[in-house]
Amino acid sequence: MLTIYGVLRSRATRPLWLLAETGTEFTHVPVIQSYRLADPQAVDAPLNTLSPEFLKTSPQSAVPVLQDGDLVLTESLAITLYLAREYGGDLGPQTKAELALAEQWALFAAISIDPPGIDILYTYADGLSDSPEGAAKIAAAADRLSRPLAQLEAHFAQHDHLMGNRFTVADIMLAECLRYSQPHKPLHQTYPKTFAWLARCQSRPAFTEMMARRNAEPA
Ligand SMILES: N[C@@H](CCC(=O)N[C@@H](CS)C(=O)NCC(=O)O)C(=O)O
Repeated sequence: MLTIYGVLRSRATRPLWLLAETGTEFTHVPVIQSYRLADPQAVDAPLNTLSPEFLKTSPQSAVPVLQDGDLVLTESLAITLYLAREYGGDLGPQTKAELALAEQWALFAAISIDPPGIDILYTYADGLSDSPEGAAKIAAAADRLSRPLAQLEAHFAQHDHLMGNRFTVADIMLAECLRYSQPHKPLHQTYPKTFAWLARCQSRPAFTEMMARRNAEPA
């Protein structure tokens, strides 16, 4: 039995988007981040990342987590890659070279795109983007993104997708990391092909359906 732990308002969107693309059956356990609760230890607190029951499955104390038979995996992009290989059909890597490329794009997304994107996302979400500190934080994040986004812009001048001339797990992983930078509109002007690719990924029915369920969760 395949189970994904983690609310949609988390990095669980990455594997959940992939599963929505494939139509794979699975159980979803909406474990919430403990920091979002007033008292995660309260007896009536929902299952959260500090719940003893959840920690038995995932000592990392974070979501998402995948359980597939005896296999337990943490790290959203490792989970997404695993699902693509096991259940993803054409979304998954079809050759050794594609597997290597998918791993490359996963690491690129996790290391070069996700962390500055998180700085941008939270600064906008906290309403601080116009404050001097917030603007400086966003400028620093945009600066860290400049090389990887220039690399992507050159790639998307030649290709419609990240690998294999088709939509794959690599697009899902990168798109979900780049989504965090989306509130910063100047990036769209500087890297139009990259943000056009992101918009194409986000127009897929599986994404819009997954985001609708995410947005229906309490903020
Ligand atoms: N690198 C990890 C990050 C996991 C992570 O930090 N998850 C957050 C939600 S997106 C979390 O569960 N935080 C738990 C908490 O703060 O209580 C991944 O990609 O899965």
